[in-house]
Amino acid sequence: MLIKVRKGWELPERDATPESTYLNRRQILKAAGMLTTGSLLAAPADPKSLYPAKRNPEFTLDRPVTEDWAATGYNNFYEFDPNDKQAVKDLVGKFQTSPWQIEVTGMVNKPKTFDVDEITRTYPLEERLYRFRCVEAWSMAVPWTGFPLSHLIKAVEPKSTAKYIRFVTASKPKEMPGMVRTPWYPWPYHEGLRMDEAMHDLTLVATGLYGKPMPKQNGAPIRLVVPWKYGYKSIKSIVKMEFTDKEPPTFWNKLQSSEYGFYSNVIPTKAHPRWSQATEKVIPTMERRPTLMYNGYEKYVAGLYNGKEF
Ligand SMILES: Nc1nc2c(c(=O)[nH]1)N[C@H]1C(S)=C(S)[C@@H](COP(=O)(O)O)O[C@H]1N2
Ligand SMILES: [Mo]
Repeated sequence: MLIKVRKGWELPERDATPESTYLNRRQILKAAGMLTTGSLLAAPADPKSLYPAKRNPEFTLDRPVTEDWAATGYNNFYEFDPNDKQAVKDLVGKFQTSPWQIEVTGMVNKPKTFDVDEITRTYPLEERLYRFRCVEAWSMAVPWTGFPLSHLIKAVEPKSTAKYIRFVTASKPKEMPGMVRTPWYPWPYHEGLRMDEAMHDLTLVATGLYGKPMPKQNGAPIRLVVPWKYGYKSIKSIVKMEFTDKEPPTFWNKLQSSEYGFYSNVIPTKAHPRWSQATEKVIPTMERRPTLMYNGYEKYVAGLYNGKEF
């Protein structure tokens, strides 16, 4: 049995329950044995009640939103299938994404292991329409639900010596068939950001997509979205964030450093050694359009680099 409990202040005035009704309902629930210790308000929010979150109007698109079936049916998630993007959604069945914890550790004053449900209740969720560009040249434009990573960073109080954050994906070979098939890859998947990139308002911790909790194939229950960088920086299904003073090694850089640098910003004039990045293929039609500098986020992020690091 599912009882949806909303906090009083989340309800519009006209829907607010009068105190007397509230007390009656409470007495009824108590009589029915549905209230034990603690107050009704302390009941954990049903995570689904957090969606859809209010859209942040600041982020608009220059193209249509990608259809839901396309963005949830064409995925790079090597832990499940390293070759077939359309197979990933059918291979995530055994992947357990709840309960889920994230360890935040390293050079911080307040290291903490967070429960994902606690995170989604603590930081107000919003929806943002972002372009998303894979290094392989396909692109999409989708509504992510999440909150700026900076909120979580501030909560753990980084030490002044922390210059980077290293992110790590879950390693569950029994639930992730692609890992078993590719033992030569440097699992678990890991990524990194410089502190100012991580603190940037565009950098999202995403827990949802299309107004619903994150589909497993898109990185449930919690992933990064860094929209001005190639998609592989947007690490999925995160279990660990570690603050460090050294540039963290990354999964793709270890595999092929000449093709996948640490910064990996979307720069249309900077070709991949094996293909041009001047245009991109929009899923699902694969119609070509020009790639934008910093994936269209130049006005927000150009100041981070001063034309130096790519
Ligand atoms: N853990 C993990 N994160 C990952 C990947 C992966 O294989 N494993 N692929 C990356 C790549 S290459 C891209 S393009 C995006 C794809 O995200 P999407 O499937 O939600 O479109 O996830 C990124 N994050
Ligand atoms: Mo990618």
